[in-house]
Amino acid sequence: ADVVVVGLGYIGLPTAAVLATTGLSVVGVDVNQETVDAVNNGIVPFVEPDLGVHVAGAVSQGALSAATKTPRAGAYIVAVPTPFMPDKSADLSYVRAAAEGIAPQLEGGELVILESTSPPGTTQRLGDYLLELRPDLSLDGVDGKPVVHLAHCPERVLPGRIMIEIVTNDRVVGGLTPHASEAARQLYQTFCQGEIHITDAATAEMSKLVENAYRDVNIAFANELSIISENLSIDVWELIRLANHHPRVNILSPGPGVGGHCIAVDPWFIVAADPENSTLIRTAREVNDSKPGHIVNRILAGIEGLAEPVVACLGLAFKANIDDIRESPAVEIVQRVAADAPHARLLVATPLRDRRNLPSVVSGIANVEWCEMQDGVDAADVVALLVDHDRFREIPAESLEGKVIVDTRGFWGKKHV
Ligand code: SAJ
Repeated sequence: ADVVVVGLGYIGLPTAAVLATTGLSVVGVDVNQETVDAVNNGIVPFVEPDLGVHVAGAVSQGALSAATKTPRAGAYIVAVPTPFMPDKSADLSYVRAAAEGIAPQLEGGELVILESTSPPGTTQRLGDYLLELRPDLSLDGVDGKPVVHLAHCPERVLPGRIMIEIVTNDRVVGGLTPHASEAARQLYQTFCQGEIHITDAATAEMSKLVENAYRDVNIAFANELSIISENLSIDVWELIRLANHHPRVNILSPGPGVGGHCIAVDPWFIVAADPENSTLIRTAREVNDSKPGHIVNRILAGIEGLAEPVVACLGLAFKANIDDIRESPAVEIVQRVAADAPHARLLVATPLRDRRNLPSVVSGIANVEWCEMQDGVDAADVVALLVDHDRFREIPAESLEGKVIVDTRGFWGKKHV
């Protein structure tokens, strides 16, 4: 193959598909046999607009295939998960496993790119690990051995817009050597229409973490304002809208908390790299992590004194119009209300998922059940809007009258703050 992409998830599969469309021969590698089978049948195992047509097209033209074993290639792109561990440091076991697949295939001259979001220093560690497995190779050629070129190139695509942003976004490429940077730039140039900025590997790693930490800090500011505003009886969304008319102010939106596998995770990698000096970044994480608890308390206050309360919970995803529930504050809120109020019935509406197909994280709870959104609203004493899915616009305002509304996203405007 020209390129092997290790990890066929939200980033690896779109990258493999886009590379295959440029005429390169691409093999996607994944440990999950079901994922491999799906891709070989031209099927995408998760929801992402337009990805399906790209994968189906590339597979039918023979440019893209999938396998569980890593084959030989000129370039390897590692796009495996880097979750955090209970102590908030990064779990690099998937990166090591990817290296173990790649190492036996190397001859020298190959390019190995780490795309997974990683703590500073990970690209160097990946290189060192490859050399541990293959002492006959080198990362810079100074010792005269054949060279493997290592670089980091973080992805920055927004879930829901991946197929657009993967082509149009600027990229940051950081090699362990200038040669590695240049080789990586040439590979990304085949499909990337944005600018490609060259730096060193550690700066590239940090740039990705900093982008997400910046957004996290801004959202934490908005979430803190939402609680202060509540105490001062001010509509925080109107407040922010007005403040944002200032030419140099751009405050993001408060919500039930910050979810997803990026913004709620990446800032911790910076904290882990220098705990003493990352007070603001850590505090922002804590502010955002405490927001679900605040919403839980508002819901519990809303049902106080009721013998058989019903709470409609609208949405479970980590943000609007997608069905991804990873690190979702909505899931945490449903779980905590169900546990704290065992006498309450929680009706959960998930308009983007299959009917009655509640994810297992909440479906196993005795007082939680799935509902059609309007049935849930009609039966509820408290309506908690947890995700601003467009579908919830279909709920008529009259049906909310007389109910306690906990609108975590400013979805229904001033009347229901
Ligand atoms: N959120 C708010 N208020 C806001 C914006 C977002 O509460 O004003 C919440 C969302 O509801 C969600 C969470 O933050 O729970 C994260 O959503 P998001 O849309 O901000 O970001 P992600 O996680 O979908 O994607 C981010 C993006 N990073 C930036 O915008 C800096 C994306 O470009 C990255 O590629 C992605 O993380 C990633 O993979 O790291």
